[in-house]
Amino acid sequence: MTVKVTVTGAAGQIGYALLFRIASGQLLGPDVPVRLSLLEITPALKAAEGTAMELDDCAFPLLRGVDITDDPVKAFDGANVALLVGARPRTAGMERKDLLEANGGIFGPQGKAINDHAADDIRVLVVGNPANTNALIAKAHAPDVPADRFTAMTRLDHNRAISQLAQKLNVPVTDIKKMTIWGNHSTTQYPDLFHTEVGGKIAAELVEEEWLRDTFIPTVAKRGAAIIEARGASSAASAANAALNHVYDWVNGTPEGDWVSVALPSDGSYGVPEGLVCSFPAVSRNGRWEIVQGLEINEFSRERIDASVRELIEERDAVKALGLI
Ligand code: NAX
Repeated sequence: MTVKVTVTGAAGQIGYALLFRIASGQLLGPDVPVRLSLLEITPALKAAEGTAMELDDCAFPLLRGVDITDDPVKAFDGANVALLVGARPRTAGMERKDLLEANGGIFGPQGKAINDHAADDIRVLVVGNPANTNALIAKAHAPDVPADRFTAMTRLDHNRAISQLAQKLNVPVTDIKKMTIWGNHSTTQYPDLFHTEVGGKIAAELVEEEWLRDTFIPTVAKRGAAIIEARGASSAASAANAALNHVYDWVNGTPEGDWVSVALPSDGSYGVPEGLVCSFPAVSRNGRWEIVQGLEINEFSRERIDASVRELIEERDAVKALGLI
Protein backbone atom coordinates (compact mmCIF):
# COMPACT_ATOMS: atom_id res chain seq x y z
CA MET A 1 0.00 0.00 0.00
CA THR A 2 1.23 3.49 -0.84
CA VAL A 3 1.80 5.67 2.20
CA LYS A 4 0.84 9.33 1.94
CA VAL A 5 3.41 11.59 3.55
CA THR A 6 2.55 15.27 3.99
CA VAL A 7 5.43 17.71 4.45
CA THR A 8 4.74 21.31 5.41
CA GLY A 9 7.29 24.02 4.70
CA ALA A 10 8.32 21.83 1.78
CA ALA A 11 10.11 24.66 -0.05
CA GLY A 12 12.30 25.50 2.94
CA GLN A 13 15.81 24.28 3.60
CA ILE A 14 14.85 21.30 5.77
CA GLY A 15 12.23 20.40 3.17
CA TYR A 16 14.89 20.32 0.48
CA ALA A 17 17.10 18.04 2.57
CA LEU A 18 14.15 15.82 3.51
CA LEU A 19 12.01 15.18 0.45
CA PHE A 20 14.57 13.32 -1.66
CA ARG A 21 15.43 10.99 1.17
CA ILE A 22 11.75 10.25 1.85
CA ALA A 23 11.24 9.50 -1.84
CA SER A 24 14.25 7.18 -1.81
CA GLY A 25 12.70 5.05 0.94
CA GLN A 26 14.60 6.23 3.98
CA LEU A 27 11.54 7.37 5.94
CA LEU A 28 9.60 4.12 6.00
CA GLY A 29 11.82 1.47 4.47
CA PRO A 30 13.05 0.28 1.08
CA ASP A 31 9.84 -1.62 0.19
CA VAL A 32 7.25 1.05 0.98
CA PRO A 33 5.91 3.19 -1.89
CA VAL A 34 5.18 6.80 -0.96
CA ARG A 35 3.09 9.64 -2.29
CA LEU A 36 4.30 13.08 -1.24
CA SER A 37 1.97 15.94 -0.43
CA LEU A 38 3.71 19.30 -0.14
CA LEU A 39 2.05 22.10 1.83
CA GLU A 40 3.42 25.61 1.44
CA ILE A 41 2.22 29.17 1.78
CA THR A 42 1.05 30.69 -1.51
CA PRO A 43 4.21 32.74 -2.27
CA ALA A 44 6.38 29.60 -1.93
CA LEU A 45 4.27 27.34 -4.18
CA LYS A 46 6.44 28.03 -7.22
CA ALA A 47 9.60 27.03 -5.35
CA ALA A 48 7.82 23.85 -4.19
CA GLU A 49 6.96 23.13 -7.83
CA GLY A 50 10.65 23.40 -8.67
CA THR A 51 11.48 20.85 -5.99
CA ALA A 52 8.74 18.57 -7.30
CA MET A 53 10.28 18.80 -10.79
CA GLU A 54 13.59 17.66 -9.34
CA LEU A 55 11.86 14.81 -7.51
CA ASP A 56 10.42 13.72 -10.87
CA ASP A 57 13.88 13.92 -12.38
CA CYS A 58 15.24 11.42 -9.87
CA ALA A 59 12.81 8.73 -11.14
CA PHE A 60 12.69 7.25 -7.63
CA PRO A 61 11.25 3.73 -7.90
CA LEU A 62 9.19 4.16 -4.71
CA LEU A 63 7.71 7.59 -5.47
CA ARG A 64 4.08 7.32 -6.60
CA GLY A 65 3.46 11.04 -7.10
CA VAL A 66 3.84 14.54 -5.69
CA ASP A 67 0.97 16.93 -4.94
CA ILE A 68 1.50 20.60 -4.08
CA THR A 69 -1.01 22.85 -2.36
CA ASP A 70 -1.45 25.83 -0.06
CA ASP A 71 -4.64 24.33 1.41
CA PRO A 72 -4.14 22.29 4.60
CA VAL A 73 -7.39 20.38 4.03
CA LYS A 74 -6.13 19.04 0.69
CA ALA A 75 -2.60 18.52 1.99
CA PHE A 76 -3.65 16.30 4.92
CA ASP A 77 -6.49 14.48 3.15
CA GLY A 78 -5.78 10.77 3.67
CA ALA A 79 -2.29 11.46 5.11
CA ASN A 80 -0.62 8.62 7.01
CA VAL A 81 2.45 10.59 8.10
CA ALA A 82 2.61 14.36 8.63
CA LEU A 83 5.91 16.17 9.02
CA LEU A 84 5.12 19.67 10.22
CA VAL A 85 8.27 21.55 9.31
CA GLY A 86 6.96 24.97 8.22
CA ALA A 87 6.66 27.47 11.05
CA ARG A 88 6.86 31.19 11.68
CA PRO A 89 10.43 32.06 12.69
CA ARG A 90 11.16 34.72 15.27
CA THR A 91 12.15 37.95 13.56
CA ALA A 92 13.82 41.03 15.04
CA GLY A 93 11.71 42.78 17.63
CA MET A 94 9.19 39.93 17.88
CA GLU A 95 7.98 39.17 21.40
CA ARG A 96 7.41 35.58 22.52
CA LYS A 97 3.67 36.26 22.60
CA ASP A 98 3.70 37.33 18.92
CA LEU A 99 5.72 34.25 18.01
CA LEU A 100 3.34 31.89 19.81
CA GLU A 101 0.33 33.64 18.30
CA ALA A 102 1.72 33.42 14.76
CA ASN A 103 2.46 29.74 15.20
CA GLY A 104 -0.94 29.14 16.76
CA GLY A 105 -2.37 30.50 13.51
CA ILE A 106 -0.46 27.77 11.64
CA PHE A 107 -0.60 24.73 13.92
CA GLY A 108 -4.23 25.18 15.07
CA PRO A 109 -5.73 24.94 11.56
CA GLN A 110 -3.27 22.21 10.59
CA GLY A 111 -4.29 20.20 13.66
CA LYS A 112 -7.94 20.59 12.71
CA ALA A 113 -7.28 19.57 9.11
CA ILE A 114 -5.45 16.48 10.39
CA ASN A 115 -8.34 15.72 12.73
CA ASP A 116 -10.94 15.97 9.99
CA HIS A 117 -9.13 14.59 6.95
CA ALA A 118 -6.07 12.47 7.75
CA ALA A 119 -6.08 8.66 7.69
CA ASP A 120 -6.93 6.79 10.91
CA ASP A 121 -3.31 5.73 11.41
CA ILE A 122 -1.93 9.30 11.09
CA ARG A 123 1.40 9.93 12.81
CA VAL A 124 2.51 13.53 13.30
CA LEU A 125 6.03 14.83 13.86
CA VAL A 126 6.42 18.54 14.56
CA VAL A 127 9.81 19.96 13.59
CA GLY A 128 8.93 23.67 13.29
CA ASN A 129 9.80 25.67 16.39
CA PRO A 130 8.82 26.07 19.14
CA ALA A 131 8.30 22.39 18.34
CA ASN A 132 6.94 21.05 21.64
CA THR A 133 4.36 23.79 22.01
CA ASN A 134 3.42 23.74 18.33
CA ALA A 135 2.70 20.02 18.77
CA LEU A 136 0.60 20.83 21.84
CA ILE A 137 -1.43 23.33 19.78
CA ALA A 138 -1.94 20.90 16.88
CA LYS A 139 -2.98 18.13 19.29
CA ALA A 140 -5.51 20.43 20.99
CA HIS A 141 -7.23 20.93 17.64
CA ALA A 142 -7.41 17.21 16.89
CA PRO A 143 -9.56 15.71 19.65
CA ASP A 144 -10.47 12.65 17.54
CA VAL A 145 -6.85 11.61 16.99
CA PRO A 146 -5.20 9.65 19.82
CA ALA A 147 -2.93 12.10 21.69
CA ASP A 148 0.13 9.87 21.36
CA ARG A 149 0.13 10.36 17.57
CA PHE A 150 1.39 13.91 18.13
CA THR A 151 5.12 14.11 18.68
CA ALA A 152 7.80 16.80 18.46
CA MET A 153 11.40 16.33 17.45
CA THR A 154 14.26 16.04 19.93
CA ARG A 155 15.99 13.36 17.87
CA LEU A 156 18.45 15.89 16.47
CA ASP A 157 19.46 16.81 20.03
CA HIS A 158 19.70 13.08 20.80
CA ASN A 159 21.98 12.47 17.82
CA ARG A 160 24.09 15.50 18.69
CA ALA A 161 24.53 14.19 22.24
CA ILE A 162 25.60 10.75 20.98
CA SER A 163 28.12 12.28 18.64
CA GLN A 164 29.63 14.61 21.28
CA LEU A 165 30.02 11.71 23.72
CA ALA A 166 31.49 9.39 21.07
CA GLN A 167 34.11 12.00 20.19
CA LYS A 168 34.96 12.61 23.84
CA LEU A 169 35.45 8.90 24.51
CA ASN A 170 36.94 8.19 21.10
CA VAL A 171 34.49 5.36 20.39
CA PRO A 172 32.20 4.78 17.40
CA VAL A 173 28.68 6.18 17.80
CA THR A 174 27.34 2.63 17.56
CA ASP A 175 28.92 1.86 20.98
CA ILE A 176 26.55 4.34 22.64
CA LYS A 177 23.12 3.19 23.80
CA LYS A 178 20.28 4.67 25.86
CA MET A 179 20.97 8.36 25.38
CA THR A 180 18.18 10.57 26.71
CA ILE A 181 17.15 14.16 26.04
CA TRP A 182 14.59 15.36 28.58
CA GLY A 183 12.28 18.35 28.37
CA ASN A 184 11.92 21.07 25.77
CA HIS A 185 13.66 21.35 22.39
CA SER A 186 15.33 24.56 23.55
CA THR A 187 18.44 25.55 25.45
CA THR A 188 16.84 24.24 28.67
CA GLN A 189 16.85 20.66 27.33
CA TYR A 190 18.72 18.15 29.48
CA PRO A 191 20.92 15.51 27.85
CA ASP A 192 21.24 12.79 30.51
CA LEU A 193 24.35 10.57 30.70
CA PHE A 194 23.38 8.79 33.91
CA HIS A 195 21.58 6.01 32.02
CA THR A 196 23.57 6.13 28.81
CA GLU A 197 25.65 3.01 28.22
CA VAL A 198 29.00 2.83 26.46
CA GLY A 199 30.14 -0.73 25.97
CA GLY A 200 27.97 -1.72 28.95
CA LYS A 201 29.36 0.99 31.28
CA ILE A 202 27.45 4.09 32.44
CA ALA A 203 28.64 7.12 30.46
CA ALA A 204 28.50 9.54 33.40
CA GLU A 205 31.13 7.39 35.13
CA LEU A 206 33.47 7.53 32.15
CA VAL A 207 33.71 11.33 31.92
CA GLU A 208 34.69 14.05 34.40
CA GLU A 209 31.76 15.69 36.15
CA GLU A 210 33.09 19.06 35.07
CA TRP A 211 33.06 18.08 31.39
CA LEU A 212 29.54 16.70 31.70
CA ARG A 213 28.26 19.85 33.41
CA ASP A 214 30.25 22.63 31.78
CA THR A 215 30.98 21.31 28.30
CA PHE A 216 28.70 18.44 27.27
CA ILE A 217 25.33 19.81 28.39
CA PRO A 218 25.82 23.37 27.02
CA THR A 219 27.43 22.12 23.79
CA VAL A 220 24.43 19.89 23.01
CA ALA A 221 21.88 22.49 24.10
CA LYS A 222 23.51 25.31 22.10
CA ARG A 223 24.55 23.32 19.06
CA GLY A 224 21.81 24.87 16.92
CA ALA A 225 23.23 28.35 17.55
CA ALA A 226 26.79 27.13 16.85
CA ILE A 227 25.67 25.78 13.46
CA ILE A 228 24.02 29.10 12.58
CA GLU A 229 27.20 30.92 13.60
CA ALA A 230 29.39 28.66 11.44
CA ARG A 231 27.15 28.02 8.44
CA GLY A 232 25.21 31.25 8.31
CA ALA A 233 22.02 29.18 8.23
CA SER A 234 20.31 26.85 10.67
CA SER A 235 20.72 23.06 10.73
CA ALA A 236 18.95 21.56 7.76
CA ALA A 237 20.43 18.23 6.60
CA SER A 238 20.96 17.05 10.19
CA ALA A 239 17.40 18.09 11.11
CA ALA A 240 16.02 16.24 8.09
CA ASN A 241 18.10 13.20 9.03
CA ALA A 242 16.71 13.24 12.57
CA ALA A 243 13.14 13.47 11.26
CA LEU A 244 13.76 10.37 9.14
CA ASN A 245 15.24 8.53 12.14
CA HIS A 246 12.23 9.47 14.30
CA VAL A 247 9.55 8.28 11.89
CA TYR A 248 11.50 5.18 10.77
CA ASP A 249 11.83 4.02 14.37
CA TRP A 250 8.20 4.88 15.18
CA VAL A 251 6.93 2.74 12.30
CA ASN A 252 9.52 -0.03 12.35
CA GLY A 253 10.34 -0.24 16.08
CA THR A 254 13.44 0.66 18.10
CA PRO A 255 16.18 -1.98 18.50
CA GLU A 256 16.18 -4.20 21.61
CA GLY A 257 18.46 -2.91 24.33
CA ASP A 258 18.30 0.70 23.23
CA TRP A 259 15.95 3.67 23.29
CA VAL A 260 15.65 7.07 21.65
CA SER A 261 14.43 10.54 22.66
CA VAL A 262 10.95 11.61 21.63
CA ALA A 263 8.85 14.59 22.69
CA LEU A 264 5.33 13.27 23.25
CA PRO A 265 2.30 14.09 25.41
CA SER A 266 3.17 13.21 28.99
CA ASP A 267 1.14 10.55 30.77
CA GLY A 268 2.46 11.90 34.07
CA SER A 269 5.65 9.80 33.96
CA TYR A 270 8.61 11.18 35.94
CA GLY A 271 6.41 13.87 37.46
CA VAL A 272 5.89 15.70 34.16
CA PRO A 273 2.36 17.18 34.14
CA GLU A 274 -0.03 15.16 31.99
CA GLY A 275 -0.53 16.45 28.46
CA LEU A 276 2.67 18.53 28.22
CA VAL A 277 4.61 17.61 25.09
CA CYS A 278 7.92 16.75 26.74
CA SER A 279 10.97 14.80 25.60
CA PHE A 280 11.40 11.40 27.26
CA PRO A 281 13.37 8.22 26.68
CA ALA A 282 11.07 6.06 24.57
CA VAL A 283 10.89 2.77 22.71
CA SER A 284 8.59 2.00 19.83
CA ARG A 285 6.69 -1.29 20.02
CA ASN A 286 3.97 -2.33 17.59
CA GLY A 287 3.97 1.11 16.03
CA ARG A 288 3.47 3.04 19.28
CA TRP A 289 5.84 5.05 21.45
CA GLU A 290 6.14 3.91 25.05
CA ILE A 291 7.96 6.01 27.64
CA VAL A 292 10.74 4.00 29.30
CA GLN A 293 9.68 3.52 32.92
CA GLY A 294 11.47 3.05 36.20
CA LEU A 295 14.67 5.05 35.65
CA GLU A 296 16.18 6.45 38.81
CA ILE A 297 16.53 10.21 38.57
CA ASN A 298 19.29 11.69 40.73
CA GLU A 299 19.28 15.20 42.15
CA PHE A 300 21.50 16.62 39.39
CA SER A 301 19.11 15.34 36.72
CA ARG A 302 15.94 16.24 38.64
CA GLU A 303 16.91 19.90 38.87
CA ARG A 304 17.57 20.12 35.15
CA ILE A 305 14.50 18.16 34.07
CA ASP A 306 12.35 20.35 36.31
CA ALA A 307 13.82 23.55 34.84
CA SER A 308 13.00 22.46 31.30
CA VAL A 309 9.52 21.28 32.30
CA ARG A 310 8.91 24.66 33.96
CA GLU A 311 9.66 26.31 30.61
CA LEU A 312 7.16 23.97 28.89
CA ILE A 313 4.54 24.86 31.50
CA GLU A 314 5.15 28.57 30.86
CA GLU A 315 4.75 28.07 27.10
CA ARG A 316 1.58 26.05 27.65
CA ASP A 317 0.14 28.70 29.96
CA ALA A 318 1.01 31.42 27.44
CA VAL A 319 -0.77 29.67 24.55
CA LYS A 320 -3.71 28.93 26.84
CA ALA A 321 -3.96 32.62 27.78
CA LEU A 322 -3.93 33.49 24.08
CA GLY A 323 -6.82 31.08 23.49
CA LEU A 324 -4.72 28.89 21.19
CA ILE A 325 -5.45 25.65 23.06
P1 NAX B 1 12.90 27.70 6.21
O1 NAX B 1 12.57 29.10 6.58
O2 NAX B 1 13.98 27.42 5.24
O3 NAX B 1 11.58 26.99 5.65
C1 NAX B 1 10.35 27.07 6.27
C2 NAX B 1 9.31 26.93 5.21
O4 NAX B 1 8.03 26.86 5.84
C3 NAX B 1 9.26 28.10 4.22
O5 NAX B 1 9.36 27.62 2.90
C4 NAX B 1 7.89 28.73 4.48
O6 NAX B 1 7.30 29.27 3.32
C5 NAX B 1 7.12 27.54 5.02
N1 NAX B 1 5.92 27.87 5.79
C6 NAX B 1 5.73 28.91 6.63
N2 NAX B 1 4.47 28.92 7.10
C7 NAX B 1 3.85 27.85 6.55
C8 NAX B 1 2.53 27.33 6.64
N3 NAX B 1 1.60 27.93 7.38
N4 NAX B 1 2.24 26.21 5.96
C9 NAX B 1 3.17 25.61 5.19
N5 NAX B 1 4.43 26.07 5.04
C10 NAX B 1 4.77 27.17 5.73
O7 NAX B 1 13.16 26.95 7.60
P2 NAX B 1 13.89 25.55 7.85
O8 NAX B 1 15.33 25.81 8.03
O9 NAX B 1 13.44 24.57 6.85
O10 NAX B 1 13.32 25.20 9.30
C11 NAX B 1 11.96 24.88 9.51
C12 NAX B 1 11.63 24.84 10.98
O11 NAX B 1 12.39 23.83 11.64
C13 NAX B 1 11.94 26.13 11.74
O12 NAX B 1 10.84 26.42 12.58
C14 NAX B 1 13.15 25.78 12.56
O13 NAX B 1 13.25 26.56 13.73
C15 NAX B 1 12.86 24.34 12.88
N6 NAX B 1 13.98 23.50 13.34
C16 NAX B 1 13.72 22.55 14.26
C17 NAX B 1 14.67 21.67 14.72
C18 NAX B 1 14.35 20.62 15.74
O14 NAX B 1 15.28 19.91 16.14
N7 NAX B 1 13.11 20.44 16.20
C19 NAX B 1 16.07 21.76 14.24
C20 NAX B 1 16.21 22.49 12.95
C21 NAX B 1 15.32 23.69 12.78
O15 NAX B 1 15.90 24.78 13.46
